[in-house]
Amino acid sequence: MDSLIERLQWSSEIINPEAKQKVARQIAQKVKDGDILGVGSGSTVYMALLAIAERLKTEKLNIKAIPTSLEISMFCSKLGIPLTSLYEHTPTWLFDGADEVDPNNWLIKGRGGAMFKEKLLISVSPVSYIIVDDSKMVNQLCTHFPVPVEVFPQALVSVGQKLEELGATSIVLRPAKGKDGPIITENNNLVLDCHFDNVSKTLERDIKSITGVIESGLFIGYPVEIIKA
Ligand code: ABF
Repeated sequence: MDSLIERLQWSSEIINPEAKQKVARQIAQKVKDGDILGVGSGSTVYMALLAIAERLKTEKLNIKAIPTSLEISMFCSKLGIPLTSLYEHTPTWLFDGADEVDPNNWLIKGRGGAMFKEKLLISVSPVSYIIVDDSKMVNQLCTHFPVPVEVFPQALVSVGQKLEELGATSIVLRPAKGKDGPIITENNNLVLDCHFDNVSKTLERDIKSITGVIESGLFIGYPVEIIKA
């Protein structure tokens, strides 16, 4: 009988599936024997993992994955992709999705609330591929998505005030999906979704300097390569 993880079902609702499929295949083709893959989150990443798992069925590739969320680690296990961690390895390269990409390759990420680990992995990975479809490309950040900020719960009020001082024009405590109350991250924190009319070069650093902020979903100036369908 299949194990519990093998029987787990993942939602099949994927926006722009054809475009995501195309970039997913490109990522799978980059995988080489011995690679340690940093694995981000989101539906494009899921599709890339499926494409990598297809290759593993016919090719002998000794690879390992460092996941950015519990969900992704379970999905890797379901697909038979071995896991490792930052204790044992540094990623050879990484792939991840994004919610918005501007002309400077600055990013908004964190719709899934996993931006802390996503940023941790990007900061240690020598090469990071960001896989997106055309709908993610914007002239200016905060066009369609706010900047998510992960906050230590007791600091919610004080962090909210400081974010307003930094220019946040709307701040929403992210609700839990399908139930009352706020969403709780894997690190047991809250998420504030903040709209900024203007995202400056220093905003990521300014947000991070607020006591009580764990991390934001703003990625400014990271050496990423955008792979776009
Ligand atoms: C993760 O997945 C997040 O940082 C980003 O919010 C999201 C993108 O998801 P999708 O590929 O489903 O659009 O990378």
